Amino acid sequence: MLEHSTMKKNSKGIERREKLIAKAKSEIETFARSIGFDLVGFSQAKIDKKYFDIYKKWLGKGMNAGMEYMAKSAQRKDASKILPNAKTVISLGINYFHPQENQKLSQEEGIIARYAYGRDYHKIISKKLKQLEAYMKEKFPNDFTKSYVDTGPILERAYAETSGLGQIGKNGCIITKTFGSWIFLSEIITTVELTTGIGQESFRTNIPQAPLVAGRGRLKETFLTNSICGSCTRCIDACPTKAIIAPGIIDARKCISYQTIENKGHIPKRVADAIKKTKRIFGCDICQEVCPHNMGKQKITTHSEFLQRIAGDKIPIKKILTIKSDEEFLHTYAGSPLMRAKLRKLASTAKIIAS
Ligand code: B12
Ligand code: SF4
Ligand code: SF4
Repeated sequence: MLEHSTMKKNSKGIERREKLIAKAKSEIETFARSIGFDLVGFSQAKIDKKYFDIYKKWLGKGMNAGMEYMAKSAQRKDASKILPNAKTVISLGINYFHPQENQKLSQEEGIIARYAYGRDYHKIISKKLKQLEAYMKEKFPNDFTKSYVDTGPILERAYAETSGLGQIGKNGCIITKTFGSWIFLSEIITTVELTTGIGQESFRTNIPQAPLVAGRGRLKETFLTNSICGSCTRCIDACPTKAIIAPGIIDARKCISYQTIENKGHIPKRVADAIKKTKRIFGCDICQEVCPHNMGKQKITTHSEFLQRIAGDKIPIKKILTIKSDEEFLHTYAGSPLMRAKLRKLASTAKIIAS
């Protein structure tokens, strides 16, 4: 009898705790949406070992290319290594899609990846993260938060998938039900307990499901199980440099995105040839453009900052090659993600396309 009443008390306690968590989550989500986040999800601070193992393998094979900062590994396993006593990671997604007008591309132009059309997302999203952190400080004055967008030592896609924002496709991208893969990710790590360990958004697919066989027998490993991709291999086949070396795994050394944005040195001939052919002067969207999950999901972003044209969809090669100084470059592209590559890099890629 006594045991029964203790159990009843315990289960009431659990129920009450779950209700409190659900209420807090719902309030945070409502606030996050009110300041412009399109997707919100919650996961535990410690990531499932499978993601960390994949990352370690990727790192071990040198697929981080020259991105030395990617070797900072301990924190990527567990967000409490970044923020002591962290319990939860709140993953946030923002749609950045706009239709691109590449069809009319002339010989003398280079294509800019969609994410770099307007203002740099790091600045815009950081501001929103600060607002959300301030809101959380008000609600939970004794707790702490730490936020990141892109640059932190955290596996953003792994947390996004765990929290239910979407699923990782064979192109490595988080694909969401509402916006396809055209989203930026960011997160808030917090000491507030906000999970019961369950993701939120379920994802149904119309892509034919079949046992996973990666493109044309080239790939021996099939990492993705229960994939939203089914038997599709469009991204793997379309990648002009074969940088998707296994489902979900990108070798940065072969990736046009890495070579045109991050690599400050020489571009290997094979990748340079592909850059010339595809005219990708800054970043690359090919493995997303061919994805059936992105077709018909292309809701134009409601965030006007991403639509304020700075770099635009394409850039005349001549324009880049005639910029004389870093000052002139800054004057033309201030606030744009192009600033990351710097004039020297853009000019050398422009020369590859013009050659
Ligand atoms: C380094 C980096 C790059 C490098 C390397 C890319 C790579 N795939 O690793 C380069 C410069 C090439 C790059 C390119 C791009 N990037 Co980038 N990049 C990053 C960064 C900083 C780290 C990624 C990382 O940790 N790589 C290591 C690998 C091992 O991890 P991962 O790619 O996240 O892969 C994980 C999952 O895919 C998963 N996984 C893979 N296979 C399987 C299989 C199974 C079974 C399971 C369970 C899991 C699993 O495990 C991996 C480890 O957790 C993140 C921001 C961040 N801090 O996370 C942005 C980020 C991934 N990039 C982003 C974007 C937008 C791009 C580009 C589209 C930009 C462009 N247009 O040029 C391209 C896309 C290229 C591609 N197809 O991935 C977005 C992705 C948004 C999304 N919807 O997914 C991020 C999240 C930035 C952001 N804050 O929005 N990027
Ligand atoms: S971004 Fe371009 S080069 Fe990189 S994996 Fe995708 S299609 Fe290949
Ligand atoms: S193109 Fe096909 S295989 Fe690639 S991510 Fe999309 S659905 Fe998956």
